[in-house]
Amino acid sequence: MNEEFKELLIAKYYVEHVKSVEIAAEEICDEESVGTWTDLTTTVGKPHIARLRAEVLDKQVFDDHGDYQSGEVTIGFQTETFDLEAGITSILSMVAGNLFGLGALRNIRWLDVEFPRSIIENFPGPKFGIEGVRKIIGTDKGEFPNRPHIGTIVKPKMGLTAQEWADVTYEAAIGGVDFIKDDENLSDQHFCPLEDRVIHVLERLDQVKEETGRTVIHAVNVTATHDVMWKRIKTALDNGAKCLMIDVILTGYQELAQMARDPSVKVPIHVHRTMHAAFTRNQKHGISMLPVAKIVRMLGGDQLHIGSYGQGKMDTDLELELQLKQSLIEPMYELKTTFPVASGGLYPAKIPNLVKYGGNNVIIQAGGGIHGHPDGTRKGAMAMRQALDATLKGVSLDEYAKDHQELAKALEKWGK
Ligand code: CAP
Ligand code: MG
Repeated sequence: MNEEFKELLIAKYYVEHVKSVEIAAEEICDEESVGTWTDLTTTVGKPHIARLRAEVLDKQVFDDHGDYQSGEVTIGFQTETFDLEAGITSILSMVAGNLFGLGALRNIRWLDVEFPRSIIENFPGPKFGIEGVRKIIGTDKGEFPNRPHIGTIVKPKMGLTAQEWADVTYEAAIGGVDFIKDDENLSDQHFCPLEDRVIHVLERLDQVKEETGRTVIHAVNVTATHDVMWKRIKTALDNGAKCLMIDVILTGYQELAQMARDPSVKVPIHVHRTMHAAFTRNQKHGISMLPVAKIVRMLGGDQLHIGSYGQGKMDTDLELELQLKQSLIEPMYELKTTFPVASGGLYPAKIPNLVKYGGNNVIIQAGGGIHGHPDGTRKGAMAMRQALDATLKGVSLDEYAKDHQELAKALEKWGK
């Protein structure tokens, strides 16, 4: 970052404006700091107001389309304008507020953000980070220290009873997964109550610990309205939950922020991003996942879904996902890292590429790709671990499958 701008929050936008990129930039600065659509008599002769105005740091015109101009603008917001006690809401009300609805902007997409130290230091960041999560699970050691994690989402998404759900976790854990999570829409339905699920899963995972010595953790989805969510957090923690999960777009960022700050939450927080695509997918309008990832790290998410490095069933963008990974693992002042999660339509044959792009710092999750294995969950988990082992040993999956039946069957079912 350019030192000169260090007390500014710097935000980059793609814009399409009916007149020009230059006017777009000025309109954003006015609307999102001390101006509006017209001159104001209330600001005349008041330099203490003028100095709070957002600044245009850069602008580039891409094209003239006749009835609009497209380009990119970089805006510097004065950090003094943010009410940091109000947290991320105050920041978003300016950096990602009215600007999305300005009529002369046909489209506007928030592409990236750089938070200066004076903002970052108001946020705790992850309590555990990649290193802390590894210590809990024990993957900081072993045959391949600091290897990628294999995770699973129990499938079907819903319908299993708490005991059935827990029995599936036992099979997955015995088969070799490191991490198990609730699906984004499983919370506390009557057929699978959260408290029963937590209790039964812990019994089964304790059994795995006794039998194999391995620690496998379950992220309990506590997503709900504020009061209900806190009741669920307490229920989960009182019963010994080792990880919590939140659908951060559904609850709002503040709920993650509060959860991460709360001293009673002494377990990692897994952050699911369901509904993000409603505003991240359109390449011309909305918000890129990149600012979302940086915010989640700053607020304290220990693990975050970032996409499948071009491999899975969800809309994917390899270049962006590589940037997302960097934003979670590269130094960001004193903040700990956030573990990037690749998920959605993954199965063993995808692992070599996931490791190629994700490196060691990736949680590779498979729901269907484990529980859809022809011989069941345990073999499905084994196949995933075999694909990972082969990859880490530098052996092709075809070769490894010759004496690893579970992998062979997965390759046969889903292809290579
Ligand atoms: C994956 C998953 C995750 C998606 C979310 C699902 O299941 O549980 O929610 O990965 O997308 O419900 O689709 P499968 P993203 O392994 O069976 O596909 O990770 O991109 O946020
Ligand atoms: Mg899911």
